[in-house]
Amino acid sequence: MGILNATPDSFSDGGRFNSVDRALAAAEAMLEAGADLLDIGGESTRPGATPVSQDEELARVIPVIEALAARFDCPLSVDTSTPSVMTRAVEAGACLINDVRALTRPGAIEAAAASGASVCVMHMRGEPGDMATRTDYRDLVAEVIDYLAARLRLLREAGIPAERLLVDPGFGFAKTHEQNLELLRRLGELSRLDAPVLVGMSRKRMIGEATGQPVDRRAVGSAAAALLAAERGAAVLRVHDVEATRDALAVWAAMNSA
Ligand code: 7PM
Repeated sequence: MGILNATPDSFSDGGRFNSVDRALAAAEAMLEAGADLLDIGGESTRPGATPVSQDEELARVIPVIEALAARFDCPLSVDTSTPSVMTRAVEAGACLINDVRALTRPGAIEAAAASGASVCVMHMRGEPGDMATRTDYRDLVAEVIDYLAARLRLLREAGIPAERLLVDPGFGFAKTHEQNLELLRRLGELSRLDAPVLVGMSRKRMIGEATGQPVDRRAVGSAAAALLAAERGAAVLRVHDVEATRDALAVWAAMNSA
């Protein structure tokens, strides 16, 4: 899964044309490099990001999804917690709703269920602003699994079929560096949830801490983390550096088929 940011182009005059154009070019490069799926976000869900209004999020994300759906036949995912964005994004061509808040906003479960799309539910605590202080767990992996199991149950009860649900332990969301490493080491335990596991570690602080590299030099470390997750059963890898990730996975695949 390639990460595509639908954020305004700071060099443009405020029109949407440049940002759509730029997203199309970035998408083409990621598909060329071997991405199977693209995740489009308007940055409203990002920790530390300035909150974006619903209208602004719609204006950022919907034109990009429409343009991508018209040009490529690759599956599209929308990274949002906003019910109206979920509805409109699926109408525009998205088939997966990726919500770091696990459909906890009012109306999100109803919007997602009515859309007919698949849903990825992620574990976090609190809101992106206060989650850095909420890292006290009695048993981290057990709590992440219990939380995701409860969300899966609720969403199935709301009418979303089990085969449309994915889970994500939420690397970097209300977890310390040590906790992120424990989650990665024990990722295989999430197979108990009987849902495909999606992971996002790409260029995150845990990669920076392990490698000592700044954010723009974390591609190799991120690809290594993605490979370790794949080996532990992850089904979907949310990444910025598609080519590096594909090459890492290709070495693993070659070993497995030899
Ligand atoms: C600043 C901090 C900007 C963090 C962006 C981020 C995930 C996600 C994000 C994830 C799923 C990033 C994050 N992370 N969705 N959205 N899983 N499902 O590094 O780990 O992209 S935002």
